[in-house]
Amino acid sequence: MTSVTSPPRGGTAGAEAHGGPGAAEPGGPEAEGALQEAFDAAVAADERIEPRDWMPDAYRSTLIRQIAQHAHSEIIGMQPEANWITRAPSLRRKAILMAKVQDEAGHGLYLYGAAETLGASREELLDKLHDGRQKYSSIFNYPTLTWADVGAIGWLVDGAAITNQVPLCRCSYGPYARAMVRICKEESFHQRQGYELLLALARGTEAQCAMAQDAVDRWWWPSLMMFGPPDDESAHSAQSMAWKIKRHSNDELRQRFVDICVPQAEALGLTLPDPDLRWNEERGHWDFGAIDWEEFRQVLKGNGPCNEQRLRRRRTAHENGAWVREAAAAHAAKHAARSAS
Ligand code: FAQ
Repeated sequence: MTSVTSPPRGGTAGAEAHGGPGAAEPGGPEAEGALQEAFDAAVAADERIEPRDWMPDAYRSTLIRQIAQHAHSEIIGMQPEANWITRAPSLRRKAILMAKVQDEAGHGLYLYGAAETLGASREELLDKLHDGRQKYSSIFNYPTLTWADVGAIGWLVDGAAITNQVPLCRCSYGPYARAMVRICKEESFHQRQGYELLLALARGTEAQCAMAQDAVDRWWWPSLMMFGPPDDESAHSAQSMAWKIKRHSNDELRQRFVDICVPQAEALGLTLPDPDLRWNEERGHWDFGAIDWEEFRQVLKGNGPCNEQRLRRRRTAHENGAWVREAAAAHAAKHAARSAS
């Protein structure tokens, strides 16, 4: 975006350029008004907002909230599947699963990096995750009870993530949009490996097929909840869509996901656990049954089956990694001192 980075306010790196109340300098309310106009025009023209551009404080804090929640989801999301790495049924499956779990860590890093461009420090974001001030996706508070859950997560959870994230590649904030391009490519591989795993089970013995069906039964409804509350209860959607952070509403994306999954389930020979699923000729979409929003609210409140375990494990991993962070900081300081002298 060029118009908002013009000389009066652009060009400086660091805290001032990262905005907050001082970012509109020089000038008073008039300059601020001009900056707001340039920002609005850039968003309307589908231009990208970049880290050193002026942006409204609320735009910045909304992005930090969403990107941080997304980053936290990626790293907490490593836990349910990591649970099966040591018990993968073959070397091939183990190698695939290890690569996938590592990818999720990488996604967390891109996303924390994107949040840092907005002036949020990684330490601060992790502190907020660890003490419960920031959320992570509800889906990762469910247990992985059998090997088939690895397939169901790939097919449904990564599938829902892609449906939600492909439009985010066109998000108005440049660093987030660019991170999403790479993440979506990797998620696409994740989704396919899950589908292929479930297909192998569905075509296997009776017991394997039953295990696949049971996993789909347990992961279907929580996957639909990943898209967030219904539109009329979504606190942030209207503003986020006006800013072109979100391009579609929660319900639109949820419907898109259901429409994609129904024929895929049929191809797998598995049943989606919803007696109300019906093709609606008039709407050109699949109708589906009522989601248990009380369950969603309870999981968000910390009362899901695994909330406590997930956060406890995350905090322990962070504490155990303290020496690595200290060593890295000491190493960097030593090199900085050497090059200064
Ligand atoms: N879980 O007003 P809205 C993945 C919160 S990555 C928990 O509709 P918004 C990859 C929401 O934060 C999965 N909280 O909010 C993977 C807000 O609370 P707040 C994560 C939720 O932001 C696969 C309140 O409810 N993906 O799976 C959830 O406009 C396999 C009101 O909601 C992303 O984060 C939820 N499901 O829309 C990794 C994508 N839904 O903040 C490992 C980016 C809503 O005011 C293994 N995020 N809330 O306290 C988004 O697109 C949006 O943030 C939504 C929510 C759509 C999630």
